Amino acid sequence: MPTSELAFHAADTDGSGTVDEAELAANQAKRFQRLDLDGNQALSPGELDAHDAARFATIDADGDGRLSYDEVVRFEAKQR
Ligand SMILES: [Ca+2]
Ligand SMILES: [Ca+2]
Repeated sequence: MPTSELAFHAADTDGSGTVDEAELAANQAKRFQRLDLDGNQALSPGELDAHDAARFATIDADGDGRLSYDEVVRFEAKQR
């Protein structure tokens, strides 16, 4: 299943086969809350950095603090 379809299914919370505005809004709110680490309803540069760092760590398979070409390619293959 392509990533876009997976995202659609994740957003289609009532399983109606369509994503209505309420579902989209709920999905966006969830994403925002995940980024908003201190829960103050605002994103600071640090919170965005933490998100980037977590993403970086996900891609950095061997944990050496650098992304090799292989790690990026492997990560992108997993996204599909
Ligand atoms: Ca915050
Ligand atoms: Ca690495």
